[in-house]
Formats: sequence, C-alpha cells, structure tokens
Amino acid sequence: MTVTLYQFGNSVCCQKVRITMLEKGVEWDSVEVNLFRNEQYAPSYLMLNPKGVVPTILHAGQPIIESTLICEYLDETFPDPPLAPSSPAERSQMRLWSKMVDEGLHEGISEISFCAMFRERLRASTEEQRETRFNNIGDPKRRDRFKSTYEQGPASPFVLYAVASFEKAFAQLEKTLSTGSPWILGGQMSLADINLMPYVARLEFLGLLDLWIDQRPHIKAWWSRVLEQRSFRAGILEPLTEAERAEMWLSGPKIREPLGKLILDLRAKMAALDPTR
Ligand SMILES: N[C@@H](CCC(=O)N[C@@H](CS)C(=O)NCC(=O)O)C(=O)O
Repeated sequence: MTVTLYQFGNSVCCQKVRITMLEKGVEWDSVEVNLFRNEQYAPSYLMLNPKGVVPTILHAGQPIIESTLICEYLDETFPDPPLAPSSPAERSQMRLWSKMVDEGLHEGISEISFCAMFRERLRASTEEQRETRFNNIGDPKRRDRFKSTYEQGPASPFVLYAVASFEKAFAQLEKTLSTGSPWILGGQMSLADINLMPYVARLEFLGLLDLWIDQRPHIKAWWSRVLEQRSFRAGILEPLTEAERAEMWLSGPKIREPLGKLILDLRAKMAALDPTR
C-alpha cells in the first residue's frame, strides 16, 4: 500500500520523514502543501492534520501526523532495516533525543530561519499582508514568537532561547559521541540521528553550523558520516532548489555576528556557573 506524503520543500520535519522512508526503501507519492499560500489551513488539509502543519502521511486510509510519530510509525510498519534499538531502555534513550528536537530545536530552528530569511521576506511585504500572515498563525504563543523576532531580529529573547537549545543539544551530542561510537546510540544509525539531521543541516546551509561545532571534533566526525549517507543526500540535499540554497546561503551570514556573540556570552555564563565545564 502506497504512502502519501503531504509536504513542503525545505521543511525540516518533512526532511526527516523522507530520510526515514529512504532508509526503509519505502516509495511514496508526494502532495505539496504550499505553506506560503496558506494551503496548510485549507479545510480539506485540516481534516487530515488539524494542527495545520506539514508533514502528514496517509497510509492504508489512515492519516498520521507529527514527524517524530510518523518516523516511528514507519519504523514499526516497515521493520527492515530497524531504525530503533530493540531494548526498551535504549528506545527510551532514542526518544529522549526526539524530545530534545521536538521540545527545543524545532522551535529554535524556526526562530533562527525566521530571523535570517523569512524576516527579510516579510519586510518586503505590505503592512496588510504582514498582519494577515500573523493573524493566520492560529497558535497565539507562536504568533508572539514570530512577531517578537520580526520586530527585534537577533535581539529577540526567542532567538536567545534558540541559540541556547542548540548549545545544550550540541554539548550533549559531543559528550555522547566522545565514547567512540559512530552513531548516537552506538554502532547503528537510528531515529535519534535522523531526527537531528535536518536541524544540523539547516544551520550548515545558513553557514552558521561552525559557530557551534568548531571546537567539537566528535560532532564534526558524526556530521561527515551523515553527509556520506545516500538517504541524507536524496532526502535533503537533492530536493533543494537553487533558489532555496541561495536564500539560505545569502541570508545566514547576516545574523552570524550577533549569533556568535550570543553563543560566547552563553558559554561564559555557563562556565561561571560550573567552572569544571
Ligand atoms: N511538531 C510538528 C511540527 C510541524 C511544523 O511545525 N511544521 C512546519 C514546517 S517544518 C509547518 O508546517 N509550519 C506551518 C506554518 O508555518 O504555518 C511535527 O514535527 O510534525
């Protein structure tokens, strides 16, 4: 039975679902939900995904939403090769990594991407178009975040939270990989690695990744391994259009200096709290 993926090109959550399907050898049909044309709020799409976000998959007549849950669904439905460890204890470790992505990095990358790219785009639109865009965001918390970042750019507290969640995740990743394992949970790549890949890739495409990983050799080695994976290339690199690459590559450097400063300030504060770090 075919899988239908409702997606939008450069969306990080769609990228991790594509990598999972490629690892599994699952073929899919694609339906574009154009986020810039607000197609995520079309009543027919809201019937599938009441949150009005991508991705959604439709399989055996059943819509499945939430990218982390979609990847787990795919792993259970198409068991070969397994992308989750067999022991419950290790699976709970894997889900801790997924939670870190879902509860911190996802919001973080939206903020950083918004600050670098979409802010420019919104600036170029009319006051009326901007208000419509903000009013269309159903979740008031999310609306406040985007408004704050639109108005204050890298000085928005939400950008600081974003920088801090990546700093915390990368510190944890470096420590985990320093045991010598090639992948987060040991010798096999798992959903823990896959869930992180699009978020690290976005920082790379924005030309900002080195700000976090320059002094973290184990992450650099992990990242080189990721770049060699066929599923990563086919799921993230190849579908990117020239325009998407150019937009990321040209806009990231505009926020590089303030972000670099935020990271250094944060590290200084952490070191003052815990001099053994
Ligand atoms: N927790 C959700 C988050 C989904 C999400 O935020 N998707 C973004 C694209 S990466 C989206 O559809 N945004 C819609 C919008 O900006 O209106 C998941 O992992 O599936």
